[in-house]
Amino acid sequence: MTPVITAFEHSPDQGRGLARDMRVRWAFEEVGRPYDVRLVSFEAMKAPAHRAVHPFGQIPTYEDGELALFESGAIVLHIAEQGPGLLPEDADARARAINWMFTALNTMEPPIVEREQAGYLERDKPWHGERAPMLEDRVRVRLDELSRRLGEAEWLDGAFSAGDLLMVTVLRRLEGSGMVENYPNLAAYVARAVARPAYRRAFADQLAVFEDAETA
Ligand code: GTB
Repeated sequence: MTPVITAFEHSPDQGRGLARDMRVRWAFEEVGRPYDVRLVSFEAMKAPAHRAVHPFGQIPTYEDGELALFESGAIVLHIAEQGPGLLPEDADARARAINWMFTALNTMEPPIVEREQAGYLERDKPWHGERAPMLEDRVRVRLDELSRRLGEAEWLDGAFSAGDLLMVTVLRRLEGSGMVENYPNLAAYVARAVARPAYRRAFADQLAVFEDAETA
């Protein structure tokens, strides 16, 4: 059976691959597993049929037979467990790769998303001018720490893993801010990851959704 994921029918990122279906598409491509995509409108996302799978009315979801998942990190982990390429065989190395998956989602992503959301949800608030630099500093602290840890290594812990995949999708949310570019090793790390054929295929597929919607 081919698993089915959901993605935005009209992604607000305009095909830049910043929505969280991108990490799931990329994981499928890395392990060489086919998948189908069901596109959902904002309205459909909040309807009971979608909420039966995703209690929070969001994308992405994953359905494969009886199994339904609705959290991108859990979906990537599930895909990674099903084929070679995203999790090492060695038990300790595997645990460390999963550790990096949580780091991407629990340590790096929250301050990055908080800064981004403040930029479009709070810009008109009288306190935005004071809060924005504080949010930016929180991201910078995390980038400093990550940059120091990565050093000149190619990937976070040995071979490319699901930890790198999630970390790169999280760092990409800073695109356009210039913040990652302040760290040449992090910028090179992201560039290495997005040059991977699996990433290119996933990116092209989500871009095609945007382009098709534009020409429809
Ligand atoms: N914790 C969940 C997960 O990791 O799967 C969070 C899922 C989530 O935030 N989904 C977003 C969503 O469905 C899409 S990815 N939002 C609609 C809603 O909540 O009503 C977040 C996202 C959206 C848009 C951009 N963008 O335009 O750049 C980037 C990221």
